[in-house]
Amino acid sequence: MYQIIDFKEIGDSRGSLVAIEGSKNVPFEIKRIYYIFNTHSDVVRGRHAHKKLKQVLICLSGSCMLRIDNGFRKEEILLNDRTKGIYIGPMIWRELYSFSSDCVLLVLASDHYNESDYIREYSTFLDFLKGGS
Ligand code: T46
Repeated sequence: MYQIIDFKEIGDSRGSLVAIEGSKNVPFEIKRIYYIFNTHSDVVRGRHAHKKLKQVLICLSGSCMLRIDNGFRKEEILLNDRTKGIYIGPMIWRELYSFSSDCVLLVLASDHYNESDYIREYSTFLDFLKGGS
């Protein structure tokens, strides 16, 4: 349902560095990058699935929770490690919640922003999985 990507932390006496390269340590060409911050702890973000989009989520600072759902099974993952990315492919319902006040969530996406790629109703998501639309 998801994959954890372990990014190599390159450290020396000056500190640490993580390098991310599309189609190398991320399994797609990166066409868009966005980041989410200043989200209150009682807010739920996401609540949608994507028809085609692939994404990698990396929590650069603080923490938040990710709930993913393939229509059959749900999993909850704590995001709090800037050396790990969570790869989510198409047709996975996702919800983000319990943001810490210092949470900065970086997202790498395989395509430009396209509202028609979103499925924002859970019942529609289930219909798509059954082969409807
Ligand atoms: C996802 C989770 C993790 C843009 O104009 N361009 C963009 O690239 C994005 C991502 C959003 N927007 C606009 C669309 C909305 O008016 O920004 C506003 C907030 O977007 P949304 O409500 O979709 O934000 P989240 O945090 O619920 O979801 C976002 C991504 O949209 C989504 O792909 O997987 O983060």
